[in-house]
Amino acid sequence: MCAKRSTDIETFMQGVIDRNPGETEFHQAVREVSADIIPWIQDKPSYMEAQILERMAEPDRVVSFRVCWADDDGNVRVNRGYRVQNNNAIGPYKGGLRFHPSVNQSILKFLAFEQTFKNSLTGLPMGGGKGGADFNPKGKSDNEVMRFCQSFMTELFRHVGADTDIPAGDIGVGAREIGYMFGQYKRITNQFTGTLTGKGMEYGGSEMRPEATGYGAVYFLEDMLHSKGDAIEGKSVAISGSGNVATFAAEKIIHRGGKVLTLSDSGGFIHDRDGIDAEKLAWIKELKGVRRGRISEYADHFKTADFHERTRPWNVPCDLAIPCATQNEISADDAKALIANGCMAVSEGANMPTVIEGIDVFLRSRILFGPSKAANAGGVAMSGLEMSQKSARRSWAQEELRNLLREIMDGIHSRCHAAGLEDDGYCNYVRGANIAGFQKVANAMMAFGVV
Ligand code: NDP
Ligand code: 2IT
Repeated sequence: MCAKRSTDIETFMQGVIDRNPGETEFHQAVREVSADIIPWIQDKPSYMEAQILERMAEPDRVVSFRVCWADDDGNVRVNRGYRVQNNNAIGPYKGGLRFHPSVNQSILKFLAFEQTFKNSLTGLPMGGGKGGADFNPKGKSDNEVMRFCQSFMTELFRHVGADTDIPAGDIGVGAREIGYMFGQYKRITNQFTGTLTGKGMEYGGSEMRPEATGYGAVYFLEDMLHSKGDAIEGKSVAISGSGNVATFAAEKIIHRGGKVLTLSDSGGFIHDRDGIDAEKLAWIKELKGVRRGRISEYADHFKTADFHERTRPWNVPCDLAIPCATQNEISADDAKALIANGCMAVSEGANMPTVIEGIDVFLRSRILFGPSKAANAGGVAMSGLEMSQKSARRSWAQEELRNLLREIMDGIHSRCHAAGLEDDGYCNYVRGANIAGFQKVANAMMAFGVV
C-alpha cells in the first residue's frame, strides 16, 4: 500500500492497478470516482493525510470459496463463490449477489466499491458489499438451482448476518434464488433473521422491493427533467435488459405517459414502433419471469416489433435512455449515436453501464446524465426499509413504501444536484454523486482512526 500520498489521479490509479492486476472493471470504477474525489480533496488535508480514498479502494475483505453441487444427471459441478465486503464504516455490509458466468473478482470488487457510495447516498445506515458466483442459472432446472443455492449458502452463511452483512439479489438472483438461500440459512443457523433482503412477502419480504430499482431509476430521471422544467410524458424511451430492473423501469415510464420503444437480453433487442404498452409488458414479464424465455419471442408474437440479433438498442432514436442490463453496455460510439439522435437524458438502472469515454460524451454534450450509484439506488434503499421492517417486526403498506421510495430518490437527487451544480447551471450528477457519497463514509472513517 502506498506510504506516499497520491495527489494526482494517474499516480493514484497506478497504485490501484499495481495492487489489483488485470481487474479492469475494478480499475474503471475506481478511476471514475477518483477523477472527481482527488481534485476535490486537494484542499482537505485531513482526508489526504488519512488516505481515505486509498482505504476505500481496498476492500475490507474478499472471500472466495468452492461451490460443489450435483446436476440432474448426477454429474458433479464446481463453481466459485465470492463475497466482497468493501466498507462497513456507516453500517453493515449490504449489497446483492450475482449469478452469471462472467462473474469474477474484478466485477464483484467494482460492484462492492460502487455499492459503498450508493448506499451512503441513500441516507440509510448501510455499508457496501457484493457477492455471487460464476454459476449460470440459464437452462438449469429448479432443482439444480436449489442445490446450487443450498451449497452456496452452506459456505456463505459464516460470513453474513443481520448485523454483519446482508446480501440480496442482482443479475440471475431473484425471488426463487433468495428463497432457496434463505431456506438454507435458516436451516443451518436455526435463526429467522433479516440476513437476506428481497425475500418473499410470506416470509419477511417488503412490498415494493421488486419494483424499487426500476421505479427509482425513473423517479431519478423525472427529478432531473423537472429540474429543467420538463417531464416524461410524451417522450420516447429506449431501455435495455428485460429482467427485474428493466421491466419495472418500463412499467413506471408507461405510468408516466412515456413510450417504451425497446427492451433487450443477451441475444439482442426488440424495437416496437408502436411502443410497449402495459398489456405487452405483462406478456414480457410472463415470458421472462415465468417461462424464462428469450426476448426474440416478442417479435414473433407482436408484429409491430423487429428483433435485432446481438446488437444493443442505442441506435434507435429516442428522447430518453435507461440502460438496465449490465456493465459497459454503452460504448463511446453508442453514446454519440444517442446524442446524434436527440437523446436528452440518461438514467442508469444497471451498474456502470456506460464506459468512461461514453460518460465523457454525455457530460460534454451537457445532457442530463444520472449515474448508476445515484439512479439505481432505489433497490438497495427498499432493502434498507425491509431491514427496518424486520427489526420492528411489522410491515408497512405498499402506498407508504412507495412514498418513502419517492422521498429517498428525491433526497438522492437533491444531494447530487447540490454537489454537482456548476457555475453555468449545468449539473454534473457524476461528480455530485461521487462527492456526496464519499463525504459521509469518509467522515465516519475519520472518526474511527486508523483501522
Ligand atoms: P436480471 O437477472 O433480472 O436481468 C438481467 C437482464 O440483463 C436480462 O435481460 C439479461 O439478459 C440482461 N443481461 C445480463 N447480462 C448481460 C450481458 N452480459 N449482456 C447482455 N445482456 C445481459 O437482473 P437485474 O434486472 O436485477 O439487474 C440488471 C442490472 O441492474 C445489473 O447491472 C444489476 O447490477 C443492476 N441493479 C440491480 C438491482 C436489483 O435490485 N435487482 C439494484 C441495482 C442495480 P439474459 O436473460 O439474456 O441474460
Ligand atoms: O446493485 C444493487 O444495488 C443491488 N443489486 C441491490 C442490493 C440490495 O442489497 O438490495
